[in-house]
Amino acid sequence: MAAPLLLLVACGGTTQPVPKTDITASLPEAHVDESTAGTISGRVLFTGDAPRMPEIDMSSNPQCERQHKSPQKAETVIVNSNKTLRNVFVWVEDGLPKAHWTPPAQAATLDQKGCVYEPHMLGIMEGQQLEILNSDPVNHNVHAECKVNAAWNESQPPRAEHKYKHFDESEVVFPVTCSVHPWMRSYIGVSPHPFFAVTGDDGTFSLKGVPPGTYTIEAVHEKFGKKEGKLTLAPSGMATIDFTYGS
Ligand SMILES: [Cu+2]
Repeated sequence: MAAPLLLLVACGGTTQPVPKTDITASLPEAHVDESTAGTISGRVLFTGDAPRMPEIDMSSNPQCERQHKSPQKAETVIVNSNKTLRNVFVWVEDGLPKAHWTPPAQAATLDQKGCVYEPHMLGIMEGQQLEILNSDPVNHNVHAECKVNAAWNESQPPRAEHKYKHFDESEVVFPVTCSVHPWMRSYIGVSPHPFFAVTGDDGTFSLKGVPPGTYTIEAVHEKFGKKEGKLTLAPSGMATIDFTYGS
């Protein structure tokens, strides 16, 4: 499908860069030998005292506020009870052979519920569909503040049809905000391959089906930034790596 486009660019002699989607489409399709694939796992730890998160003032919009029994707190830093950090995007940043990975047919979803984005940190593959819902009785305005991908800012009324978007370039991570409710904020990490995860309430991550190799693993937190480490995954192996953030 991309070949005619590439030909056009070549024949036209233009200096415009070839779109990334065409470059990746020309790469060999990724193939993982399941008999030698392994698992990379670990934890994202947090040392020191967890910073107190401010309560969100939703009084400017009672339809948002009345959906919560108690005031919501900002989700910028969530330290779990086992001293691990939630909402950290972890992925294979480098080391995989150059290949095109087909995104899953199933869409990733981003919901707006109680005037809060859910999830707060979302991992998605290049080209994978992102389904955006508005479960609220109020108008939202979804603003994807990408820098590598094209940014967009679109309103989404209550009970509107779901939005479908996709991102064609790897970008780890960018914020998604709402132009109506300044407290609303989530983050999206776009990966060119399926080896990424987001830490949850136990602070662990697990990347399964990874081909053997030597990799740079990167952790990204919205406030505390990036950390990376190297490891080697033996054939059918299990490799672990922990990351430690602190206040
Ligand atoms: Cu909103």
